[in-house]
Amino acid sequence: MKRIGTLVLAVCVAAFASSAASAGAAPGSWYISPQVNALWLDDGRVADDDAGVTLALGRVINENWDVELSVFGSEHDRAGSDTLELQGFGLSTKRVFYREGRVNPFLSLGLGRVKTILKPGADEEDLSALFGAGLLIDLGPSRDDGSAMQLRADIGARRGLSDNDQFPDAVDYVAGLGIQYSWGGTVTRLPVDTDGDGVTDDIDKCPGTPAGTPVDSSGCSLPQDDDATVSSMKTTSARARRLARKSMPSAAKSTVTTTVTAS
Ligand SMILES: [Ca+2]
Ligand SMILES: [Ca+2]
Repeated sequence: MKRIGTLVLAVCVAAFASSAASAGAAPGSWYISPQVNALWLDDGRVADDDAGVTLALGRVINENWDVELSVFGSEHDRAGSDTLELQGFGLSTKRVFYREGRVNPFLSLGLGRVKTILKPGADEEDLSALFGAGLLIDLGPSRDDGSAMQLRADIGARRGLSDNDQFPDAVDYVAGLGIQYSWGGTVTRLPVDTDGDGVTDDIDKCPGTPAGTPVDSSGCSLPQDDDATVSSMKTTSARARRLARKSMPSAAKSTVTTTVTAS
């Protein structure tokens, strides 16, 4: 287990030394993910828990789903100088949640072929169900070319489905930590509305409209309504006359009325 600890620590340090920003793997992208594994073997295998490796190749089908082919292997000590090796491959689907965020949780389910190699002993192959859950964490902004780098951490299990003599219904538990690099996806950026007039920059023909100004569908200020302006001036003038009458002595009111009206 010492080896597992060292590998996990090394990957963690490398990952968190990188810059952090946001965006996940873009739809349509391909990805490759090398991982180190810690394995806890079924007691029936009578072998030590130890470290292994996985290499996954996948495709981001859309915002929610990935498909992935993985190959994996590990070596374990048994009594004396005997060993047990596990080698296999699997095909899985991944349901990825909250892809637009910086951290994307996922669940995975698939089928695999796992070969158990005993030294000494006879090899054995099993059809296995593969279960997993994990996190993808952005290690930098996704680029305009659709590439992205993410830290990947997952836990899961491989359950043998074949009836075999040596290891019936073996369930091995696996934890993985690695990097997932994706490329070739289609990045969709939400359009921005810089002047905040409700018309996005891509169709705003008048950038920099002052806040609160009514605009047309092109984001340009609507022309002033002349009738509304004249009506507003009349209202202001009438109010000025009323105020003047209230505040002046009665003898002067007739003069003020005349003066204001004249203006
Ligand atoms: Ca705008
Ligand atoms: Ca505008």
